[in-house]
Amino acid sequence: MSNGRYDKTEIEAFTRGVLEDGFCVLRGHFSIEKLMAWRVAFGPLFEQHVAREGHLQNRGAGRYYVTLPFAEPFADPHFYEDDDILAVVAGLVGEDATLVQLATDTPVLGSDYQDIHRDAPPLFPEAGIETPPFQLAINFPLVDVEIENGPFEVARGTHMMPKAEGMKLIESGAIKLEPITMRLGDVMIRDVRGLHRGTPNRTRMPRPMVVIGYSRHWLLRPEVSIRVSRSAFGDLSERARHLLRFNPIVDALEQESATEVYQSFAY
Ligand SMILES: O=C(O)CCC(=O)C(=O)O
Repeated sequence: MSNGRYDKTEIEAFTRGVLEDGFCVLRGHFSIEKLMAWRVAFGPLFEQHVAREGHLQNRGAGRYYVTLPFAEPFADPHFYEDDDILAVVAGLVGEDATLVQLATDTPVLGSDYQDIHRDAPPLFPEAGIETPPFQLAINFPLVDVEIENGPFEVARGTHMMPKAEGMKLIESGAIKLEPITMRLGDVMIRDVRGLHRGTPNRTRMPRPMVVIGYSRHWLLRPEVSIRVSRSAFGDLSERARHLLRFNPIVDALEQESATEVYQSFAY
């Protein structure tokens, strides 16, 4: 039985939202107190990333992708084992889904509009058809996201059509890019094929957006993974161990994070 906030009908409505529109938003879902702890812990990780490899510009000017360590405060089942989110995930990418990504996208002052893109190529590019969902991003910000600090923009319904067709509809104005403003605590569940882009952060405060990735169990994206220490793995719930089962189990997490390998991100 689910311990979530939403009943079966509401979960089905969120699931349908992702199937039809490519995304849905659960408002006020996560603990503000926990998010504040994430924001505090993220600050030094972000600064370290920018100092060490900011020159690689891994997401365009003034925009950085930073993997989070699977350690306190980020390794918290409140976020990756949320009953409501897992119910929607199961309805989209199967009961046997895997948890494959724990990271952040952060535009700062000086960032620009990204090219409109998807985060994954189609499964069968030769066929020119789209399939049911296979890869999802759960996005939630560590600050309120308003127009000034660079909301994520998405074109509704473009996840189920070839990219060229979606781009034509956007260029003709038939489908508009919608900025998704979010409050701390809000969470978006999206099919990563929905056409989208990051927009400029025109403020002096970085705008971190967390991404937790769930995929069908047979999908491998070698550019993302969650390194889990053997001792932490042993302490996880059975469900968490199952979700994380295809990730590298390591003796200990590195003190310093390794260079990001997820450099090629736009399809
Ligand atoms: O967080 C954002 O603004 C979107 C970033 C994005 O889409 C990406 O870097 O792939």
